[in-house]
Amino acid sequence: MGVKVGIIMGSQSDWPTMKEAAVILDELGIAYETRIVSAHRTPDRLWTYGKTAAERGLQVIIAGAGGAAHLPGMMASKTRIPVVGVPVQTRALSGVDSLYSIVQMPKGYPVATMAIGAAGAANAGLMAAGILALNDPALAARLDAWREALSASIPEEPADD
Ligand code: RP5
Repeated sequence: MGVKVGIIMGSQSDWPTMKEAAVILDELGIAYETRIVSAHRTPDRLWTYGKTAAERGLQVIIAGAGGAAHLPGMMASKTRIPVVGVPVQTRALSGVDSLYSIVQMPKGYPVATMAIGAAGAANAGLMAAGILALNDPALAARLDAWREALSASIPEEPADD
């Protein structure tokens, strides 16, 4: 089966955050591709990626960027494939700039916006898995098992260090 999830990011510097999405997809046995696609530095690459995503068989795009984070929204404007946005934490404004840039989309072009930073990237992986699991019973079973394992790992009582 072909790759169904694209993980794209505005810069190499986003990878340590976006890798958290890849870790989740690995754990769930979901094939993905990773690309640096910058809305500002490589707009033609963004255009081509969005224009060809559906015909290449992608079903979810996870897009992370920081600062003036236009990548997820611009990608959503270019493809009907669901775009899951990850606001990367920035030094100047702690990622609030990224969050606001991604979440405030105009009516008609939604981006499913996650939390700022690593937790958001991991949740983006889980969101992609949940979308794909709607039509993939084997993946649905793996996702259920993943969630049960997480739940079982939480102790009932707090412990001293
Ligand atoms: C954004 O600018 C990227 O998504 C990144 O989060 C931020 C900084 O990029 P670099 O200057 O580190 O390449 O486009």
